[in-house]
Amino acid sequence: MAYRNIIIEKKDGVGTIKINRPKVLNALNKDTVGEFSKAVGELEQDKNIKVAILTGEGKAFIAGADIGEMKDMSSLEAKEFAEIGHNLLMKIENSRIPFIAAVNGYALGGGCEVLMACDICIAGVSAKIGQPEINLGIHPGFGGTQRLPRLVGRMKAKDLLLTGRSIDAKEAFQIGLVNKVVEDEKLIDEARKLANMIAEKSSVQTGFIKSLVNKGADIDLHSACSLEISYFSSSFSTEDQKEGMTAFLEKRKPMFKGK
Ligand code: DAK
Repeated sequence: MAYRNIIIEKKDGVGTIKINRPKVLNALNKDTVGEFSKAVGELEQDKNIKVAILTGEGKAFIAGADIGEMKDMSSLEAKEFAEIGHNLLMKIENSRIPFIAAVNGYALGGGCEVLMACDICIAGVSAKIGQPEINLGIHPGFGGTQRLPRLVGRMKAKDLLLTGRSIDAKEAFQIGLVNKVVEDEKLIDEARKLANMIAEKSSVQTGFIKSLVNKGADIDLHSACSLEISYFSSSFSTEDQKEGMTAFLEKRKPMFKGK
């Protein structure tokens, strides 16, 4: 399908979604959230796609939800907007595809919330990350009050949520909000290198691992370990398990088919 506010590319098993509203620093209005969600669905349906990169056009990743559009929302409209945002982020989290956030510049408010729904995050050194909603007289509406404490701990999350201050990429790395900080001009290459590395793995297993880590984080350890046992046993009915172990014994590189 054609997109107005999104650019989607597919190459060598890697899908890239780029938010493309640079004049407003890629702020997410309703239309863009809708297109973003369709783009995630398009990659999910394409069996050639093994991994995805999310990034933004210009000097921002996403500078938040579109304040101009939100300003006059009624409570009902705000509820609908929050729901489409939450659905989008759940779709990313529940996708079989690992998502890599390549954070170029501002990832504020809804942008930080998108980052946190991804599986791995690489940031350019000049990235600025935060949840400044408190300065607008609101609080995060796309899961920020929930995902941030789960990722960095409650005290650090409350510092960011209550002050609205933005942190730089290095501090984000120190608190565990990003995996790696790279020179700005190397960001996309680094994200692509990582994506290519993951694209070579068994896509059955990348989906299983993502699902186990995400589901396991929300349930008790005993139930989570039972879930791992169940996925582990299923793995032994896949061609990829046979291929991986045979290739090891034959001292060659495995060729996984995602089956
Ligand atoms: N929304 C709309 N326009 C934005 C924007 C945003 N979030 N961020 C930037 N822009 C626009 C600016 O208005 C400006 O437009 P023009 O004046 O050129 O027309 C253009 O982008 C360039 O921005 P600046 O001129 O401000 O650029 P600077 O480099 O000077 O500053 C900045 C960059 C990122 C520091 C600054 O633009 C800024 O502070 N932006 C706002 C950041 C922010 O507060 N983000 C959080 C947004 S609130 C909910 C659902 C969702 C949410 C909450 C509740 N429910 C439904 C309950 C989520 C909320 C948010 O994300």
